[in-house]
Amino acid sequence: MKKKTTIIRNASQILTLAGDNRKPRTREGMRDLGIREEKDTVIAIHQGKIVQVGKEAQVLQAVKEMGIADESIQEIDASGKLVMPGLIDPHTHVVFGGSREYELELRMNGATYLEILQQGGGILATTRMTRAASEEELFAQTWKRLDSFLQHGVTTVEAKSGYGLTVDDELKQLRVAKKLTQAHPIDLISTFMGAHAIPAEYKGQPDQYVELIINDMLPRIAAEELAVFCDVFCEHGVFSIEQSERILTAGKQAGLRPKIHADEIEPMGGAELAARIGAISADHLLKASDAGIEAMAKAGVVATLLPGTAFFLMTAPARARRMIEAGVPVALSTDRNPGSSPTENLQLIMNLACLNMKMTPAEVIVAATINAAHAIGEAERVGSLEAGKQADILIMNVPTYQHLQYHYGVNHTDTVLKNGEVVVEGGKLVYES
Ligand code: IZC
Ligand code: ZN
Repeated sequence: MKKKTTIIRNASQILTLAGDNRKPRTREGMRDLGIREEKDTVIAIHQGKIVQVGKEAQVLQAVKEMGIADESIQEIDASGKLVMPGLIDPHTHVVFGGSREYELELRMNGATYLEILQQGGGILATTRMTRAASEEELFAQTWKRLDSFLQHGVTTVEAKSGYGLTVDDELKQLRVAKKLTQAHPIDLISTFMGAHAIPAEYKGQPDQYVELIINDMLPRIAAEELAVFCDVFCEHGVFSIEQSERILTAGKQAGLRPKIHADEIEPMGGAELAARIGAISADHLLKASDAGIEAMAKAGVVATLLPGTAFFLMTAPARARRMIEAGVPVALSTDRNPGSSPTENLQLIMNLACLNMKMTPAEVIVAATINAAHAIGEAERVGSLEAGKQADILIMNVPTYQHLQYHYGVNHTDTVLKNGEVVVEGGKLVYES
């Protein structure tokens, strides 16, 4: 039988991210990692939750008072290693069929991302492959991507629909996400994104497609409780500001909190819309205006930045420093998708955030843990190592957090605990499914 209690000892450094986590971290708060490095600090876990992080004697006393016998305790030795919360990826399109490796060749020959989409490729190509895939095929393909996320230390991912673009195919994608969250160690938080592209059948009739989203898709998805958030690709030639606002307002009325792909390729006023509509996050923001950034700071909208996408599309990344200085809480994500960011390596994204957006090694950790949790409404459950929180914990093959950004491009994950269970050990998947 599995032991229900675990003690992690001897870490060279523990990043607790403890503190007032009721709101996403801003400014100086983004540099506070709640570091514990006294030799006798331990973490106790019982039945999937953190009991306490603290001095060994005190923590063991607390465990004893819970009536837990010594022989039922599993010990993990984290000597020489960094212990921190599981990484959280707050923006992915991870459920999809097929791949688009051939687009890289087109782009190297001069085609842009939006040109490929306008010619029926890009999102529309993935939509054809996703529609053609059965639920079982989508489940199996996505499972492998989730395994890769887990090996890279990611324990929670947001997952968007948006490669179905019909009522049935959007429902199919969201059902697959629901089955995966039940079956795979990773938790998936679902977002409905029927407004990802205008499907071929509605070419030249975008407003009719907006009607389909509002009248047919949203009510079904809300009734079947298949998503928590509603997202829109607000971009030139995709969904306008007006269309985005209509869809997000209808989503809100159906009980789905707004998220938005904003100002990625062209400045559209997406950041301003996010603030006006009370979005939980605005994502991308490469071209966000100063006024938009100010408005987001005032409204407390999380900026989810995706520097891997800027890297892969060979464009300048978002102005993270400007946002942090303005008081916008910043989160980081892979944007895992088959077109503009085909990677599960959130650690590499953190490296890019540091080197290409000048975020400090501490800020990128806040952005990929507690602020990422806030970006998907999960901060009460995950994102820090505090008593009562879900025991999603990483043990990394480095002695201090700075090494994660310094020794870049490498997966430093040694051990992953998900809900208190060891699911990755020595970098290898060890969960039972
Ligand atoms: O499949 O290209 N940007 N949506 C918006 C994407 C990238 C995903 C894709
Ligand atoms: Zn996206």
